[in-house]
Amino acid sequence: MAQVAADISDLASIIQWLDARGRLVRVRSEVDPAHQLAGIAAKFERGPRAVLFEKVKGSAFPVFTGLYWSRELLGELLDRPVLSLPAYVSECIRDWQTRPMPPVLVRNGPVREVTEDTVDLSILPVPTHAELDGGPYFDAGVVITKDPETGIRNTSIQRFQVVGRDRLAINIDAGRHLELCLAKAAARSQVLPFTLNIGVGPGLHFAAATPAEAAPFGTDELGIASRFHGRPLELVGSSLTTVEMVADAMFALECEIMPGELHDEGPFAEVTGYYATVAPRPLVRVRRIHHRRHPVFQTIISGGEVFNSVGLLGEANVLALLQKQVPGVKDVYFSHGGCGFYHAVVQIAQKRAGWARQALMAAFAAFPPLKMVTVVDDDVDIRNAADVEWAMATRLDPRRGILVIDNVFGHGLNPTFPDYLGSKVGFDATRPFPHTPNFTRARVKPATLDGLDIAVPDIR
Ligand SMILES: Cc1cc2nc3c(=O)[nH]c(=O)nc-3n(C[C@H](O)[C@H](O)[C@H](O)COP(=O)(O)O)c2cc1C
Ligand SMILES: [Mn+2]
Repeated sequence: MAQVAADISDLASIIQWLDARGRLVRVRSEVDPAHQLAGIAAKFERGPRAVLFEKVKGSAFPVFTGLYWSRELLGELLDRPVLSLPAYVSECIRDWQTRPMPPVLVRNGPVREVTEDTVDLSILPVPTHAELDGGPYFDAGVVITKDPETGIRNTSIQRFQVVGRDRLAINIDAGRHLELCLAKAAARSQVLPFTLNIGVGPGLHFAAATPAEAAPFGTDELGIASRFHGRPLELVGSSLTTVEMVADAMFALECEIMPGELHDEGPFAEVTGYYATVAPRPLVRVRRIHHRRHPVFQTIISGGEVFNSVGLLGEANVLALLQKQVPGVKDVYFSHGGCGFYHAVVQIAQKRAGWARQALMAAFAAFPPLKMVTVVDDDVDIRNAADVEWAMATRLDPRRGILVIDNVFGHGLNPTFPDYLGSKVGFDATRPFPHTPNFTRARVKPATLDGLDIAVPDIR
């Protein structure tokens, strides 16, 4: 009964695979999508299992969450050792950069099995997560649009608040390619059509979350999904616009943004652990809802899940760039205390004085949301906060090892970056170079317990 591997381009196959492996919690009782669903999901957050809510009050459709909240689960699903995930992800992106594998248009796909006669978002089990969230949110859908000038596709993930039967309000962070597409549409007094594809696998999710530094504007980042899948991603056309939808998605909404029309959006509990504030943001009209015959709605709880999507993608990109630019860089980790993308810990085997500082500067340049970068030697476990603290406590010289950069662009959701402007800090916690014996880390000689007669009693 156990499948060898899941088809990661298809969420139904992934859910089946999780189930067969004992990695799916099934919530059979009916749950309220307003707060109760998130409250239950939080009990399983970061654990080794994802969660399927089979009955959601007010909707015929189940809800799935938790695909990204454990790297261990993700590693198993992608059939890769956990520690190699950033390198694997950056490899797929590099493959795509050198040999793009464009998506293909197919005549039909599961997502077109049902097209609703009318648009009524209330039929969907859209959850309200945090206590003060302004309403139900789509937060795991993949947005596909096209540059109004060139017709080249762009893909991203944005959150959408439900503000009416057929209306959403969207949050587009500064600098996103979607912001650029919208500005171009506005300049031509056109609406910006897009599709919102919900219920997809990690290949497409990662393609959408690939940072602009790795997928510049004007490249069709859907090809990254093809690289993960090992074959071209399949799209189906829409009847209303020129923007395609993902053939294998659970749901696809055909939408448009009306330039200049705004609606209050927020508050929304962000991955930062703070609420995004209410402000007028672009209004979206939903023109058509398609879905599979038996679709599952996907949602993401702000927190661990985002650390392993945006965070993992950022990590992969910083690792790839640092390894290209700074000799000796061995590994990169975006800490969870740093919300998954504000604090990078870089491991380096320095061969020359000053390379740790080169790594600091290169990391900031490679991923603009970073606020802190800590560089440590290769005898420090970058995934262990206590070990990193040990390096800071014993190797960082506060006078020479702290680099503060003022007035620099950062992440607007970070409360220390109002209007996306703030200060960043780098910590060089590496030993002075050349290395001297007083900084050599003491170690016990590794031993084996194999073949030894040792009694370990239970604690009474
Ligand atoms: C779960 C999740 C939620 C996200 N929410 C938003 C959002 O609300 N607004 C936004 O601008 N970016 C959001 N992002 C980040 C963008 O999707 C990501 O930076 C993407 O690379 C942007 O695409 P672009 O490079 O084509 O602009 C989210 C990412 C994830 C994984
Ligand atoms: Mn893009």
